[in-house]
Amino acid sequence: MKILIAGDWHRDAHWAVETIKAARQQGLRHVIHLGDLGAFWPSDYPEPPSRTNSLGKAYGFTRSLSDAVRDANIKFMFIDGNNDNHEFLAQLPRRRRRARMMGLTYLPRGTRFRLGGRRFGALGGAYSLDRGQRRHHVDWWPEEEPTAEDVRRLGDRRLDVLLAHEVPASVELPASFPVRPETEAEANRTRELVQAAVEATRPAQLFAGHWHQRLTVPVPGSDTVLQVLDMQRRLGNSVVLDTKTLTVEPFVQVPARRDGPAQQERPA
Ligand SMILES: [Mn+2]
Repeated sequence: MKILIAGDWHRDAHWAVETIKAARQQGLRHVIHLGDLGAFWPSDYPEPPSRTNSLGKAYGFTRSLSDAVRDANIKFMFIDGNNDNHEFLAQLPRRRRRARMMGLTYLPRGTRFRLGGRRFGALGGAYSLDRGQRRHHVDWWPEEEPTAEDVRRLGDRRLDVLLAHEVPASVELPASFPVRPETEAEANRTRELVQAAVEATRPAQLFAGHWHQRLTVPVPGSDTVLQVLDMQRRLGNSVVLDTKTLTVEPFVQVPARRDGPAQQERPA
């Protein structure tokens, strides 16, 4: 089975829809998103969130994403990043620890599942580097960082693939934007937890986003390869994972063919 893996779409509906369409055109039936998706954002709900309507139908980005997933008839799964509505995700009804809403499946931190005969684990969440510019309930939630309990829930049985938003502490990343030392120290809390999860579960492939760059590097002192994916509208935003070989290939979004069947059916 081949799975499209992407991250950091930041509520970009155009990019989300085009990527899902391209995935389907290339025969892919599964998409996994690594967080900072921005679905279920408060502004996608016309009414202020309340006990009665907070799980109701969304509009805006969430609606566009949900419609694209339905139209393409693909399975869409996602973990949380930092810029996600953690308050909303926490109240989704869970079935076997997974939560589904509007055709989108959320994988809570510590979830294990099988796909294409492989063992997957999920450990979302991260510290927001721009936390000072964000407001609680509007575009920031204090539950953004994973906890030691989340890592414990993931367990220590071996995984083939670990899905995270943050990278492990032992990996040195080239700076893609300036980060102050005190912010780096805050971010490191999550990085230490991802490190602990990698050491416990020894995955062959670890996927992460968050740092808005594309990188493939070994995790020092392990057999794990880290794949960091870039943000939306950049070449390294998505890759294809082959579960048969556990190898990763670039995903190329080919523009729609001008001579395809849909065009030929149009009256001349
Ligand atoms: Mn991001």
